[in-house]
Amino acid sequence: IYKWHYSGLNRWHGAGSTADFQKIIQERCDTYTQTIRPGSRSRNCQAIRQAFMSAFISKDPCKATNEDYNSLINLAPPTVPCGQQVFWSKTKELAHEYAKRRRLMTLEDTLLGYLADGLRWCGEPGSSDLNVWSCPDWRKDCRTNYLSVFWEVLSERFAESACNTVRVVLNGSLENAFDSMSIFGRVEAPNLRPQVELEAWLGNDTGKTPSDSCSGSSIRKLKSILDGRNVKFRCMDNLSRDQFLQRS
Ligand code: AVW
Repeated sequence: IYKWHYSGLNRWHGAGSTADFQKIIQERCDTYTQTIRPGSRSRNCQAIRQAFMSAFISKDPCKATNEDYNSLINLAPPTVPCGQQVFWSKTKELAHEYAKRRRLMTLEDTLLGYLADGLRWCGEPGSSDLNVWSCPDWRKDCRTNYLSVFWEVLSERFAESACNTVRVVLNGSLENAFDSMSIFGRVEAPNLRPQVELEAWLGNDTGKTPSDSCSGSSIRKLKSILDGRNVKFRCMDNLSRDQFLQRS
């Protein structure tokens, strides 16, 4: 039993793959291409599902590379119209509500972001199935797991395609509203193109006093990353959730 536990499907410290992963991907893809963005040029959902599966099935779940996702991302690059992008960090719900009201787009409003939102997946060498028992945890097992690498490459492509003015929703109720180790901090901000303008909005959790502001050290750090890339920067702080959703 001891040996099985550590060599078998249960050995990773993260939760296993989402049940019915393939079916959910296929259904979400049909919904997105037929109902949510029927105007977007028609995409082959079967090919997308197959490319998604072949990115990680039968592979060592700790040896994901950016290249593993190339063919999938090339089938549906996460690009959005100029000036419509919304990035987020520790503000997933607020940022999505904001984007919806303003008709702007987060990564989860692009096809691949929509397909994978909230799902988990990993495979196992020598098997053509997903491992539903456990998947590698970013901290305890490996950083190069298929889930983390997916969000990193997709986010990188999303950020590279930004143009004109784009926005990021940050959490002003945290000590460091800007986290240089987050995907936004590590992958998106450093990949914005010169001449893009980034507007940062620091929203506060309802009932919580602001802990960070535009003049704090974490935002100064963000500004220095952007200065190095010739990205213009503006910052708005001290907004409650409601003020934020109304005024922004
Ligand atoms: P975080 P980050 N579904 O709140 O800046 C499931 O610190 O790191 O924000 N997991 C996800 C999803 C999703 N839709 N998106 C990211 N993750 C993972 C992409 C990922 O491992 C967007 F464009 C991430 O580190 C945002 O601007 C963590 O959950 C930016 O990345 C959320 O951590 C948010 O990533």
